[in-house]
Amino acid sequence: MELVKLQIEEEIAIVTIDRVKSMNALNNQVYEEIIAHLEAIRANDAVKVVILTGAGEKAFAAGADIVQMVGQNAMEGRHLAWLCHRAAELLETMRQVTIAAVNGYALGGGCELTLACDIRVAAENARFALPEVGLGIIPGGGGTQRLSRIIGIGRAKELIFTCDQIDAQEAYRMGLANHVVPQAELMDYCRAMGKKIASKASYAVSVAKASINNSENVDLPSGCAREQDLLGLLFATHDKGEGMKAFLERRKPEFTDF
Ligand code: DAK
Repeated sequence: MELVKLQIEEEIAIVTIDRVKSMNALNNQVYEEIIAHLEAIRANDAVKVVILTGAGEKAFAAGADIVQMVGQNAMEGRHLAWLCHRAAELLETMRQVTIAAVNGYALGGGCELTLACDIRVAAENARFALPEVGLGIIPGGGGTQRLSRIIGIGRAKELIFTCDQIDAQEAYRMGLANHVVPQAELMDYCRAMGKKIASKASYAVSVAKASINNSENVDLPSGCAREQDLLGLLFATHDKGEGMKAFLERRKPEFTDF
């Protein structure tokens, strides 16, 4: 049975974790299907934005599947680690912009998937937590790395050490959620944001994403040097000429993605 659905709506792909009875808990099959869908989307230049969400109204994903993990040995744990990291790496580095539409609990591995997305939009009932140390493990799907980069090291340590759940408003105050919206409006809100992003020069958007990601890994002079090279590259594109000409001619640009 398929546990992750893919729906393509013109330039927006919607990836939905659909395992409602288990609060969309992430077992190997779920991770494998997320990876397969993201790899297909990555190869599809017509798609500009990916929205990742969970089916139902209670959970985005309540973490890795504890029923599966309880009996796993070290090698199986290592395979799970590879799956989580591959899914996160794709969300973070694919040329398309990734938006997490957080429609309820985003716990453990579910929270880690949202951290790998470029943007997080929370429904009013969303709850975020990394409860792993309460289970004798650590947030090993990137949680100890990405959370502190988003909300700062002090707050990340507190959340990880206490396992506290935070609600959507607190996530917004911390900068973890970009926006909080009523649950009934969540997908339309994300679609509208996706359409706005898709209306820009998509190659420039993907280069901006890569340049911002690079800033996390290098010192400021190195990041600025790379940024200059990338900007120079964009001056060779059709869309740079078209975007600027359209502005001067007071018309909408017709981008060709290069
Ligand atoms: N795994 C498996 N089943 C789960 C689940 C989970 N994470 N979360 C919920 N379920 C199941 C429940 O067992 C229940 O199943 P039935 O009893 O109906 O068969 C069903 O979903 C409904 O859940 P509840 O009855 O508990 O519903 P409530 O509304 O009362 O509570 C809840 C919802 C989300 C607050 C609660 O279910 C909950 O606390 N769930 C567990 C949350 C959790 O601790 N998640 C973190 C898991 S640790 C790794 C990388 C990453 C990870 C691990 C390794 N490597 C690199 C190796 C990640 C670890 C985690 O995510």
